[in-house]
Formats: sequence, structure tokens, C-alpha cells
Amino acid sequence: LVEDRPSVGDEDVDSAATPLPSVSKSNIGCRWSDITSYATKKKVQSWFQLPSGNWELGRIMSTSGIESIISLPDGKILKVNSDSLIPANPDILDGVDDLMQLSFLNEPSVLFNLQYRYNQDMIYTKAGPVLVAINPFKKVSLYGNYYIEAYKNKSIESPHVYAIADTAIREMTRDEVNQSIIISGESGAGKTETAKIAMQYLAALGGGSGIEDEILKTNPILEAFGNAKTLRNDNSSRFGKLIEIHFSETGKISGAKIQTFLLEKSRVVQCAEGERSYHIFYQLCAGAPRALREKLNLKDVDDYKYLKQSNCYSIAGVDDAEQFRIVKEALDVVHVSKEDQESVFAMLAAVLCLGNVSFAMIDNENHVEAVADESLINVAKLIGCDTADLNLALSTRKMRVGNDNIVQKLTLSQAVDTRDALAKSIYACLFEWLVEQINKSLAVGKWRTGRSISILDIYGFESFDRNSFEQFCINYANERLQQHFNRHLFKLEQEEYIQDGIDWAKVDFDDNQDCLTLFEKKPLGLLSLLDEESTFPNGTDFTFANKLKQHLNSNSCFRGEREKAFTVSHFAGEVTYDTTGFLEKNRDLLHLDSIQLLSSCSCHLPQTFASNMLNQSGKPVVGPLHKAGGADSQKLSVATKFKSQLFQLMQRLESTTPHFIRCIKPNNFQSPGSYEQGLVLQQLRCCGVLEVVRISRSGFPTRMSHQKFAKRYGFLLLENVASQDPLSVSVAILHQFNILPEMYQVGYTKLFFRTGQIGALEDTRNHTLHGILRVQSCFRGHQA
Ligand code: AD9
Ligand code: MG
Repeated sequence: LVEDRPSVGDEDVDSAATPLPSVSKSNIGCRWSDITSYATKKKVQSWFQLPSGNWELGRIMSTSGIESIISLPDGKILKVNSDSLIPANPDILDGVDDLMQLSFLNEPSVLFNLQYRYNQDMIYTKAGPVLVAINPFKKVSLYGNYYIEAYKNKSIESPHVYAIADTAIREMTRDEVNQSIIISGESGAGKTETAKIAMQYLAALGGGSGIEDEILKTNPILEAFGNAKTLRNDNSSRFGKLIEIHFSETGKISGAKIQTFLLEKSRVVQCAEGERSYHIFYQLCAGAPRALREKLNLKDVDDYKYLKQSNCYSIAGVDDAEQFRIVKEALDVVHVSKEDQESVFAMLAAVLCLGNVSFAMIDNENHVEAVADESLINVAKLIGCDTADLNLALSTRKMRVGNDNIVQKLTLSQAVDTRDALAKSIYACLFEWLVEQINKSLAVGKWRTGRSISILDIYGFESFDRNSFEQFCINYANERLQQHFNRHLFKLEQEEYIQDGIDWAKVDFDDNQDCLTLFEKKPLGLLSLLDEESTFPNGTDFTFANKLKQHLNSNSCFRGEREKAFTVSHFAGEVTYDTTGFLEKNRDLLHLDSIQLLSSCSCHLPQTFASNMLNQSGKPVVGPLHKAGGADSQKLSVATKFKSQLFQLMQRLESTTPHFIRCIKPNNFQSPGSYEQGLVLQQLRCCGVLEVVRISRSGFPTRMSHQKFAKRYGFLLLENVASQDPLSVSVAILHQFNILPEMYQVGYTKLFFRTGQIGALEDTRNHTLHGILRVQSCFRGHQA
């Protein structure tokens, strides 16, 4: 596409067709001269959309109002509707590293610019304040010590995750405000890799105490236990993660804290053809040394039903045995003792083995009992309980009816559900326990007094052919994050201008408050209605779907569908949810019998899990028996717990200066070199990249209070201003450095600058400071 483009020198273009670039001098900075010369030469190229949906660069040969004749790079000449043509940027702007510099900011121009860079392995591009990262699906030589040094010294300035991390460190120190790096994007877009790259930079700059190595080692552990191969990503994170890295006053890393969100438990007992369960299961089976194998009575992966069902055991290019070694080493580094590690592996083996427990009919009322075979005996041994107790917990339920305690026998499907619920709970508790151990290990020093940078790697918006409870929660989280993004980039921006008396033409943006209200409104919102239906003993997915239709049909973001489905208009598009399994997943019941079994185990992990579960509601459960249904009715529903976690997260993020990274997946095949325009465009639209550029370009993104500005740059003034007020000092600085009037605005309390203006002042300040330091050290040397 690039090579085929007609050059600016071609003369046969009809000048009447040339639209002048709609730019003002101020919003493109130094490239103004390029644009005007472009305009006077009146060479015009336009984007034309092919039937495939892809955009092609054409040259306008002639135009007669509604119709234009264009020539395409392959020599084809077409007559097209003039309205369908979209202006292209001059060649000089090909591959600019900030989309803000484009003089025509339209979708094909943005797509082309990103593609132009991507083809040259320049996977990072700024979109105003946001970093866009396009997954290369191959090793690109952009990382490592050389680049870290270069970004630290500012000898390289092209957009990069390192540059974002560097800004975060600088702003944390300069403004004494906590920072956050918020990474979003679809599954497989590169969020987790990006988060690791950011951590690598922070560890390199803030390292020294050794804790940075521990922090980096949390990655292989959490990935082993929380990531799995899916059809979209061989290493898909099945949980959300916030890692808060703390720095001491001297800028050194002093500790860290990890918070995880909504691990996909169902994967432990059920996963789709071609996908895998959590990596750690395969790693354990492949990598456990002989003694451990024997102790745990481990089998091969294809001997376990939970792993066998999806018919996929390995990942191309991944050595599970080697990964197991890496995970064990990482566990050593974060101080999980060898004994605890062995207990962890025993829990994993127990989960796998539970899947092999089978049931046999014991009467003609469909009641069952677990088969007392090797699997059952092995599970009992691994968790440290009696085989008979395990059997009872899996095949019966204690209930209280009136004043009587009765024991109900379970049917096959009830017993299988009970078994799977136990396996899922053990795994989810194990994951939580591991995170807790890691946090204990990372919480060294008095880090609470210092500042922090948080990195959020959370699942992006999901829309599949069939969307269930998981997508419902994930997309709800994305609505919240999108609102945070909007608030920061749009709302706060505008409010701040208005408050400070700055002239500002409003820029429209898509507010997603209506959709959030649909989820959160009480008592008639999606979450409340879900919880309400979940507490009814007779509630089913069907009654839930009906209730939604009954109460929400008038909401513009909601549409009831046939059968048990409903559609939500999310900011990123419409998603139709199938309510099958919603109530059960939201209740997430582990029956009291199972919890009691765990608490009676002789091994310490099951005991810990049981006590955590009992305390989950904040109210310890007293007495062994509960009302009919047998479950701990105090327990919070999954959606409610998730919502409160999200609120806490948002609260934490609100108190930080955010830095946004939007990861983009250029194709659905995880393959290098392929860039599908439609797929990229859809993701750019989802995350509002174009709007961000538009608003940033027309605004004043850098701001500083009069006091701070005067204090920071006042010493650069040639005249003595010690007695003057901050505003006068600020104005004197602006004059002395010849900052053009269109490049700033003076507000009541703050100064507002266009992009790039403060950078020049900072450079002068740094040079001057270095000069002063040099003079001082010469002076001292002289005295000595
Ligand atoms: V998911 O929502 O957890 O399913 P992520 O996290 O967005 O997803 P991930 O970071 O796991 O995606 O990236 C997917 C794959 O893309 C990685 O396993 C790498 O093979 C590849 N990738 C991503 N970023 C880079 C990169 N900067 N350089 C090289 C990359 N490869
Ligand atoms: Mg991930």
C-alpha cells in the first residue's frame, strides 16, 4: 500500500478537488509549514473504501460535484460518489508517532498510520495522552537494558511502554501523587505482556534492594495458576490483576501488593474443545520429579477427566516441564516454603483426582454414592480426611427441616455438581491463598509511607457468539473502567477549564452512564434483579430473564430477547447474554457439608480454605446446620462481591494520576505481520481512541498552578522577581521564553498549555540546574 502510493510530485491531479487541511497552526505545531506547502501544491490523495471494507489510497483525477474519478494504486480507474471519499494526509505525515499530528484525523488515516508503523515494527504510537500498542506476535527488539537506559536518559523519545513507566515515576516524584498504568484491550491484545514490560522498567529504575526480583517472579506464578490456553490466546489470563508497586522517598522499590479479580473457576471442571485448563496442572504432570509423583500418586494428563475433556494437552513452543521448574524457583523467591509448595501440589493433585471420582446408583430413586476406588481414596489421602467422610460429603446433604436434622441422599447430577463445586472451590481458594502468601512476602519495609505506581491488567470487553455470566461481569467491569477513562480525559478536562475560566468549546463524547445505571440501579437494575432472583429458592434462569424483561424493557440500553436471553448496549457494542447458568454461577454455592469436610481435614490448606469460606460474609457461621437448602445463605453473591471489589478499585484509581495503554490485536490468528483493518478499527472505536485525540488536540493537556509554575521556573528569570506574586512571576516566565499566546491560557488558579510546551521549559530548567551543579562542584574542588 505504501509503495504503491502516487507521489506528491505527480501533476495530473485536478486542483478543484483539493480540500484544504482543516487544521490550525496551533494544533499541529512545527509541521505547519509542511502542511501549507502541501496545500499550495494542491496534491490530493483520498481514502476510498473497497467492497471488502478495507481502505485504499486513491488519487482524485477529476471531480464534478457529486461524482469523482479516482485512480487506485493497481491502475484501476473508478467513478465514485464524492461523498464517499475521505481526505488523506500528505506523505510527510506518514507514520507520525503521535496521532495528534495528523492533519486529517479520520478513521482510514489513523488505521494507515498505525499500519505504516506496525510494518516497521514500530508497535507503539501515541494517541494524545494514550499509548496505543499493537501486538507484534513476534519478538521485536525494543526491550532490554539498552532501551531502558535510553528511555531513562531520554535519548530515545519514540512512544513506548518504557516512556509511560518513566513518566509515571517522574510524575510520582514531582507531584507527590500516586500513579496508575491502566492497560486494556481484547483477549490476546497484549495486556499481560505490556504489564510485564512496564514492571521491568520500574524494577530496573527502582531496583537495588532485591525486592524487584521478587516482584518480577510473581508473574510466572500467577500465570501458571491463573492463565490458560484459550482459542484466542495461548496464555490467556483468566483473572484481573492490580499490582501496586511501592517506592520509598528515595525512589527505590520498597514492596508491592497484588489484588486479583474474579478468577474463572468454571475452567477447572469444564473447558471447551481445543482449550486447556490452568497451565499449572499440565506443568505439574509434566515436571514433577519422581518422588513427588509417587507421593501424590500423579498420573499422566490424559488420565484426568478434567483435563481430557477438551482434547488439548500441549501448547506449541511451550515446555510444561521446564515451566514447572521456573514456577518452583519463583515460589522459592517469594518465600513459599518447600513444605507449603508440596501442600500446594497436593491440592492440585486432589482437584484433578476429584474429577475422576465416579458415582454408583444405590437405590431405585436415583440416589448415588461415590465409588470407593483409587480416585476417592487418593483424594481423601491428599486432603487428609476419611474416605467415608468424603463419600458422605459428596453424596448426601444435611438439612434442617423445622426442628429436625435430616440427611438427604443426592441424585447423580446433584452429586456431580457437589463434586465439581468442591474442586472449583479448592482451586479458587488455593489461588487466593497463593496471592496472600506473595503479598506477605512483598510487604517488606515500611512501604506504606511512600508513593506507589499501580498497574492494572484486566480483561477487556468480550463479545462472543454465546455470552454468559463471565462476560456479563467482565463487560460490566469494562463499563466502569471506560467511565473512569472518560472522566479523566473528557469530563475532568472540561470541568477544569470551565472552573478556571478558560475559553473552551465542548467536545462531545460518548457517556456510558446510562449503561452503568442499567447495571447498578437499585432495586431495578441488572445486578439487583440478579441477586434477588438468586435468593429465591424457586428462582431459575428463566424466571430471571422474565423479570429483566418485565422491569427493564423501557431502558434504552436494554432489550429482551427470545427465550432466556437479553441484550445490553455497551459502549463497545451490543452484547446478547444467555442467562443459562447465571443464577447458579452467581450463587456459587459450596454446601456446608463440603466446607465442614475441609475444616475437618488434617492438612492445613483445606482447613485454611474452610475458615476463609466461613468468614467470607464477615459473619462466622455458627452451628453446623442451616435452613433448607443447606448452603451458607449469608454468603455474598459473586456479582455483589465483584461489584464491591470494582468500587474499591475505582476508588483507588481515582486517587492516582492515570496513564492509559490501549492494546490492539491486529489479527485473530496470533500471527506476526498480518494487520486486519476492520479488526483494528473496531478496537479503536471501542476504546474511543479517535475521540481522545480530538479532545487532546483541541485542548490544553498540561497544567500547573501559578504557585508551582513560579516556584519551578522562577529562578530562570533574568530579573529579580522575589517580591512579586506567583501570577506575575508566571507571566514574566512566559514572556521571557517567548511562549506563543496560542500555546497557553492563563486560568484563575492554573496555567494551561498545549502539548509539548512544558517540555521545552523543562529542558532549559534541567540544563540550567546541571550548569549550576557543575559550577558548584568546580567551586568546591577549587576550595579543596
Ligand atoms: V488475555 O485478555 O489475558 O487473553 P492479553 O493479556 O491481552 O490477553 P497477552 O499479553 O497474553 O494478551 O499477549 C498474547 C500473546 O501476544 C503473548 O503471549 C505474546 O506471544 C504476544 N505478545 C503480546 N505483546 C507482545 C510484545 N510486546 N512482544 C512480543 C507479544 N509478543
Ligand atoms: Mg492477559
